[in-house]
Amino acid sequence: MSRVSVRRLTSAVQRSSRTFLAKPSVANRVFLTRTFTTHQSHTNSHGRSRNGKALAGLALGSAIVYATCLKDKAEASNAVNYDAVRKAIADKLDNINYDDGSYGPVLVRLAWHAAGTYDKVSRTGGSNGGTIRFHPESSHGANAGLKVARDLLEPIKKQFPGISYADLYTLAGVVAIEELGGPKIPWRAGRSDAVDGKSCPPDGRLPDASKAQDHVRQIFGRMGFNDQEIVALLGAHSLGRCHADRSGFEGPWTNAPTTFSNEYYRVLIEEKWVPRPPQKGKPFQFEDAKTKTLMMLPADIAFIQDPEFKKYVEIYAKDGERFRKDFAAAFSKLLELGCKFPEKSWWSKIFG
Ligand code: HIF
Repeated sequence: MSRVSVRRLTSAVQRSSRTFLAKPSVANRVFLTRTFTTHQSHTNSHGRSRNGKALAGLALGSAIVYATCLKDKAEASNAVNYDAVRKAIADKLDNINYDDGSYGPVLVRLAWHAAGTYDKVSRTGGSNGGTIRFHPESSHGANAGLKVARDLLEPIKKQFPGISYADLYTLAGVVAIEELGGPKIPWRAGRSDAVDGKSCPPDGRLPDASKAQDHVRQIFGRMGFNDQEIVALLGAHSLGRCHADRSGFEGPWTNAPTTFSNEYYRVLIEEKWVPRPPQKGKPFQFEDAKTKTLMMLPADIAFIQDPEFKKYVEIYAKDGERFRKDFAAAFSKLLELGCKFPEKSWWSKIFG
């Protein structure tokens, strides 16, 4: 290449570098300073030609890297403001006229029911797709009452149309847990929405509350959870209550159903649980012998009948911090079952 054409190419690259590098990152600034310094220190004709090519290549490479970072950043800034979505969800939670004063528990149930249909063998179900909003999944018996939660979130979907329903439903559960005093749950965006109910999972993937440990193990095993994780998840029943017009069961598990804590394990172990006297048309459940104001599902009682499960119930009843940590990991895993998240490009990881 002639000296003239090298000079032309070099100045073209410098021009293009100026365009891309209007705000060079620290890494790029160091890189470019070094490149230009090296170039200026060699003045003989052969060296100039070699250095000109090197300069051209390096500057062009730098410009490409920087342009890609800018593109990533532009995409990120066009995307949804998830902090604002979190705030919008948090603002919706309190309502003294609803249940125990918070929509938080029903949002947690929505998030878990959206995700808990996952089957690790067929890799179907799970929160991706947001299919819980479509018939037939929305009408599955286990999902009775969740319209309340979906309707509550609809104005937020309108306010932030860029968020998928699948992300919104799972994020709502996370925000509810955090707002009700629970741990920070690792959560990331990236779920996409199905356009209709064709990919709804079949009915029967969520647990049947009238059944015992074998059933619970089989249901959560199908999702990929071990005993410890299943028991860690179970602490979410410190929140909320059962409704006669939804599941048929009635009452809260704890005396503080809007506070996330390890109280569920404590009462499960410390209280005496007796069968509630049969009531016409109502499913069998347990009540606490002392006050008869708290309830346990047959599936909850299975956790103190099974020695392996009980071992972890005792650990979490004593160690609230361990419960918070293990719960956060297990709930995050639940919400990500079957989801694929876009990887950040390697240059964005390096150059930010
Ligand atoms: Fe629940 N769960 N859940 N659950 N659940 C109910 C309510 C909530 C089971 C059954 C029921 C989990 C596991 C299981 C919440 C969160 C989680 C109800 C009452 C039933 C019947 C619904 C109603 O009538 O309104 C069974 C059998 C489970 C396996 C053992 C998870 C671990 C605990 C995965 C979980 O996170 C929450 C929160 C509620 C309260 C909803 C409300 O509206 O207050």
